[in-house]
Amino acid sequence: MSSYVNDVIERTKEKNPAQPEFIQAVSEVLYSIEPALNIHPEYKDAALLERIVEPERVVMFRVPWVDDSGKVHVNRGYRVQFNSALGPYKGGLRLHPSVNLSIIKFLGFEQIFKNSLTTLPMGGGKGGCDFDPKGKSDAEVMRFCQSFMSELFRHIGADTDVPAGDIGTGAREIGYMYGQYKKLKNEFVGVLTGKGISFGGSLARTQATGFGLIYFVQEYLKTQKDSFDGKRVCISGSGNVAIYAAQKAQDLGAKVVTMSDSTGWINDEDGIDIELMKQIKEVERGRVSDYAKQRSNCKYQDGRGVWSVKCDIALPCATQNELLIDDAKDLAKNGCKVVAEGANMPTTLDATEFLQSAGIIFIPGKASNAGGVATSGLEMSQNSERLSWTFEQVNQKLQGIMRNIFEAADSAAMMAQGIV
Ligand code: NDP
Ligand code: 2IT
Repeated sequence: MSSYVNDVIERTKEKNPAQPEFIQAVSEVLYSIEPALNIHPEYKDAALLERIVEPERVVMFRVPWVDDSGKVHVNRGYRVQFNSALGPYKGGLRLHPSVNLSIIKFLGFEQIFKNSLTTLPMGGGKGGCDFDPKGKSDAEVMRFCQSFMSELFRHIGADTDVPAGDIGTGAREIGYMYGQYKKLKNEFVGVLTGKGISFGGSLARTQATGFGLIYFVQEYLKTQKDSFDGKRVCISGSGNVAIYAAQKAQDLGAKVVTMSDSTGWINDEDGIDIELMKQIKEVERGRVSDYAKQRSNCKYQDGRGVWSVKCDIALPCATQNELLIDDAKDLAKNGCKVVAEGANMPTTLDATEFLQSAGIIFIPGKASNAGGVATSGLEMSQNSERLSWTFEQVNQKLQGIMRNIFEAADSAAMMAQGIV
């Protein structure tokens, strides 16, 4: 390891002592770009790494809201405006009780590189709140979102910072937030993406991250003269990314045999019934255990266990650090050939190293899940020109972007291994 990379990582640890996820994300990136640093000594002279690990701006704020019984709650909101070198800050808003500064900074840091891979003019940012939308009424979620935006609105803008969805933030939350932004600013502009189709949203944004993940893996399989047809696929999570990855994989002939949520996981040997899963997760806001009850050949278990099921392709699509070293060993033992990240940093560093040393193709989320933010970039373009493109137009552009990212990643990986 070069002393420059080592020094920057050590100083980042000293300055951010209680931020393990952020340190993990920084370490992963800095170790992997060493070959480029070795041939560009001028990067060190310009203190490029020191600059890139320090966010341009961090905003932390109080979010008070009133529940249906009249009780007042106070949550903590965040927006990390990490890097605007390429365009307005761009990245999602996570609503989950685990949210803290370390998690938002790791996500914002990764977003810089992911957004640059799309080649669209977007900087990197991320935000969120330790609010848990699960189990809340629509009215409670609305009051929370309005309070959250009552502070966030002064920090964002269509040419400044454009938030979107992430864990816990879907079309409902974006709708409440956009309504509040519009009321406060009196401007109908593309300041959030993932909006409803009737007020400026883009067709195919809902599907984009999951579809994009499958398009990326499909490009890899093509280089092996292979396809999804007949493959067994294990997916974790059952949210936006997981559902549309499962749908596209099965459309291409694969069988998706697992999904999960934070309570438990299912093994459906008949392949996931996508329409039933959508009904339970998107409409009823239910659990994967509810799905299992309605399927004759489906087993449900509490806890985690998706990676113990035999598969050709594994797609972690839930959250960070959900694929651990023992899971990587199980996947290798069961003959898995490809692990592609739908979530952000779902694979721990030691599990990643194990997969790579076992000859399993490992595709990092910064490349493979970039379809979501890429389509957000396409939503921004449509908002700016005040036009809406068809589903097929957006989907084709998404496919083209994922193909280009695959080619860029493939040639960089070959170069790093000295193959070309
Ligand atoms: P959703 O909120 O729609 O779904 C999240 C899924 O992951 C749910 O099944 C949830 O289960 C599960 N999950 C969340 N947190 C945990 C946890 N701590 N432990 C176990 N399971 C958990 O989110 P998305 O599908 O949008 O996001 C999934 C991942 O993909 C995240 O890492 C996100 O950052 C990333 N991503 C999302 C993009 C997007 O466009 N939405 C784009 C690129 C990446 P439960 O319902 O029980 O909480
Ligand atoms: O992690 C991500 O790339 C997202 N949550 C999507 C961000 C976006 O701006 O669409």
